[in-house]
Amino acid sequence: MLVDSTMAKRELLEDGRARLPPGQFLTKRFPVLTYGSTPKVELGGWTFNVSGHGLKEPMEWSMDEFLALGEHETTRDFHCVTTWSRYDNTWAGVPIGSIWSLIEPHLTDEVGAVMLHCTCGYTTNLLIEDFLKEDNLFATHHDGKPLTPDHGGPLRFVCHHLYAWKSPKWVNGIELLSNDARGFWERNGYHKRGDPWAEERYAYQE
Ligand SMILES: Nc1nc2c(c(=O)[nH]1)N[C@H]1C(S)=C(S)[C@@H](COP(=O)(O)O)O[C@H]1N2
Ligand SMILES: [Mo]
Repeated sequence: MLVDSTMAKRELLEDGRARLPPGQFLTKRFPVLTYGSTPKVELGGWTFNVSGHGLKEPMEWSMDEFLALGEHETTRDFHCVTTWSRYDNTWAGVPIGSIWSLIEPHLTDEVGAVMLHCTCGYTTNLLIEDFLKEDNLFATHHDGKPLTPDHGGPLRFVCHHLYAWKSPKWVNGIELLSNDARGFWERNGYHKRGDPWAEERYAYQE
């Protein structure tokens, strides 16, 4: 169902930007956008892994261990580069701050960016300041229900202030990087950063 985008365009964020980013339309639906098919995530041997630049030793958690690291709930808007936006998504899961506070003490060098990895092979890169934005989380629930497999269940990272391809489904790892690199869509024509308000859609705009 489409909703009236004329009204939506007049709504402003606290900092004065339009709530609906340029070139976006509003929908109440929750479309599924996946490159390839939905993987079946088996929790038996599942681990969440942190490795890469500046980390003395790789870190690893089982799902139970990971979910025990913290709790956070937030209601935020979601913007896909294919131009649909969905307002007021309530995400719940483990906040980025809880994870980072366990990683940071083990770092021997500065981390400039991360590459997030998924069971299906999908990857996406984030600058460290975008990755650590308050309110980012590893979500297990959406609008009060466990995330369905199509939407990234059992675990997906959610980064609200960038286009939705920066919110990887079936996430299972963080690779720490000294400098920014390119993930799957970023190597296939999409923008390295993807700020919806700056309409950073394509790589040629960089
Ligand atoms: N693992 C994985 N994560 C992914 C994708 C994907 O293909 N694989 N697609 C991205 C894109 S392009 C979008 S718009 C959102 C869509 O999330 P949804 O299917 O839950 O609406 O997931 C992002 N995360
Ligand atoms: Mo997307």
